[in-house]
Amino acid sequence: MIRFTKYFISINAFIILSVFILAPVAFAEEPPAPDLSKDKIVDGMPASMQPWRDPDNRNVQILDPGWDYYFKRKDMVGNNPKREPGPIDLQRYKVATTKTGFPTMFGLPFAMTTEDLLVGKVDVAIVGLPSTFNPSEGTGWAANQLRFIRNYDFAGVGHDFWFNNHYFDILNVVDYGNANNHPSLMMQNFADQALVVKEILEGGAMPMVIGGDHGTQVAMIMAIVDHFGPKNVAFVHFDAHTDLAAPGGRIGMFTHGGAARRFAYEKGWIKGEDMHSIGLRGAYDDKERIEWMRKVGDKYHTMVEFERYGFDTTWRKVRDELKGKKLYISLDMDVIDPAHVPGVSNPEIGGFTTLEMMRMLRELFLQNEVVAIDFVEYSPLLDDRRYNTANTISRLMRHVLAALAARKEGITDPDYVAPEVLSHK
Ligand SMILES: [Mn+2]
Repeated sequence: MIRFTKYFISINAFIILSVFILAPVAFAEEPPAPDLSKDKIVDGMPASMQPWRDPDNRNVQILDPGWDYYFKRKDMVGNNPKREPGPIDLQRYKVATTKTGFPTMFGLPFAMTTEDLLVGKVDVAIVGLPSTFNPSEGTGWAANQLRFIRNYDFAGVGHDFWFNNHYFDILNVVDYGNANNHPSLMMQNFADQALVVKEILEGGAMPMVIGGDHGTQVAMIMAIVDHFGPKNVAFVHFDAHTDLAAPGGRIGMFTHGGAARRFAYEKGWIKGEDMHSIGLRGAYDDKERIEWMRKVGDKYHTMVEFERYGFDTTWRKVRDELKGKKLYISLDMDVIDPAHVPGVSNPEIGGFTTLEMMRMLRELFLQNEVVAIDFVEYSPLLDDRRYNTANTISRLMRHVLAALAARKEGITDPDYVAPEVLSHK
């Protein structure tokens, strides 16, 4: 009986298998195998093996229908939910610690549209551009990681010792969320990110951007040049690396070390003398890039110069060169010494201290009109257990906000610090 049952079950199983699984396979029409030997060769490979490429134009990527699904927006004021425009406070308690508060940047109110920024008279909108391509894995997590870190646990409090001010009482700052990031469409991501940055500029606020890898400078250049017009903004590039990979060279424009500024210069969007590369020392730059900077007039300042003439002397020279210019500051976190910021994609020894970085940012934000700043190349996956990199960015952001608050109150002397913090009574 037991044997018969086993036999009966296996017969049934065979019938089910045949009818429902094997039969459709047996009768399905198989697509003919491509004859690879007769196929058109594109970049050394048969075209049929590269279905993502247009065989007649190998630079054109064939996109899936609905490829732009990732970038579609909701109706953010009309019915999501229906509300009046303006920043939305998402915190229940007056002090939004990391344990209790909803994770926005510093526990700040949230804004989603240009109209929100205009209605709220917002000065600074913090936004994440989570691109994570290239050899900068994990940088896409940076913005959300910072929403959790917020400098240990005192998220709602905003006091700065250098200025002795309470910057959140002086400035209107919001969290503008993140732009989207399609897992495989790098160029489309940068275009969408540029649109988000542009929304902030149109809202009259300064975008304070958390990368992403340094390819985000493509998005920043697009948004800034679109908004302010060509050749109206100077680019301050704090970075251990020149990020000037040669066109046609190894990396390409849309990467973390690509040729975005070189491209923008050649397009006539940036003046050579408006490029300021500060803190250069990378182990993988080359003579050609230094030669290119000299040719176009990039006002570069290497760590060699800072070492030879001292920080104070060299920095004052940099500061004077930037006087009167409208600035976009791009801060690749690897410009700071990896002893302070281990969580960067390409650490380079011999960098600035965090105190020096605070001073440089503070003085530029007092002296100049800064139209945008980004903090890029931070990868939470590479940070240490005490989150030193996240805490450093968080603190630098706060210091910038304090300087902006001081400037809003009329202080433009770059050497200003509150007198009461320099000596006791
Ligand atoms: Mn960089």
